[in-house]
Amino acid sequence: MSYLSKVRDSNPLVHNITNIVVANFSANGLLALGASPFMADAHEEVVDIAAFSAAVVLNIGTLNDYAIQSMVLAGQSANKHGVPLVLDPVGAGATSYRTSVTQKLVNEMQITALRGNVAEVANIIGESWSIKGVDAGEGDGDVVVLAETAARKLGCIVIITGKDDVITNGVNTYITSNGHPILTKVTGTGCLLSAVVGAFLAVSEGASLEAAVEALSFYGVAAEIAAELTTGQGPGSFQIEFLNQLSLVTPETYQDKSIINQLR
Ligand code: ATP
Ligand code: TZP
Ligand code: MG
Ligand code: MG
Repeated sequence: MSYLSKVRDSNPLVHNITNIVVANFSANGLLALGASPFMADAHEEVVDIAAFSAAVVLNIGTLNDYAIQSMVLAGQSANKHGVPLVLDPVGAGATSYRTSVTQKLVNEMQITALRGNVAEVANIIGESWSIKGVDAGEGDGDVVVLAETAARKLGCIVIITGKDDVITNGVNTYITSNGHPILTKVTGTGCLLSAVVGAFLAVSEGASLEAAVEALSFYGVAAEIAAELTTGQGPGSFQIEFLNQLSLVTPETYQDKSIINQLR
């Protein structure tokens, strides 16, 4: 059975501590996919919620010290209870606060999967790559080498997204090539993707690399179909149709359209 079917069958509870920009879009995207979103950051409850969730997703998009403490509490609880833990380091490298907070998070908990753009991942491991706010800028490094280096340093799955996506655990590496440029015109498509990765990891034995790969290519296929159905309209129509397609794309359509290459 595909991981997509498993998500839809088991409706995993995904605990999100996320930013104010994307909370609604992320919750709706998880619901459309077939997962069950729970957005909560109060210190009084995050330890309990992380413990009974199927995945925990941390996102530093609009960070402040209260939210960071929520993330430490939830992340450590997820680790204690064997719950897959995803980190989206939005804007790491854009300010020293974001870079140091991300480094604190990766030091104080074991992340299962780190999902970011190339600049964010580069800056976390001390390599330079330009970043403009929350968006990746230009750089001249090898993205595959960068992802593999980060995966080995952090001991987790690393996912670097862009036109193509690199998914690696430092030993095995895949490239997925689905998606559409209009994804870059809707805020939160990276953040929702990180939450979707959480839902796929939740339904795989041992939070497998293959589940992360399927999450990436499925997400891209849904975007391709949504873009085609809203050709000539704009990001607003695309965003709505994308939510539709997260719920409508069948495992068969996904299999037909997915473009996945295993490098090693
Ligand atoms: P950034 O802030 O740099 O845009 P992000 O966190 O929004 O980063 P993206 O890298 O934009 O994350 O990835 C979000 C989704 O958009 C992924 O599914 C990715 O494959 C897709 N994507 C990004 N750029 C393109 C592109 N040029 N063509 C096709 N798909 C893309
Ligand atoms: N500002 C702070 S968080 C955020 C913005 C615009 C959302 C970023 O979302 P994504 O998924 O990285 O585009
Ligand atoms: Mg983007
Ligand atoms: Mg992002």
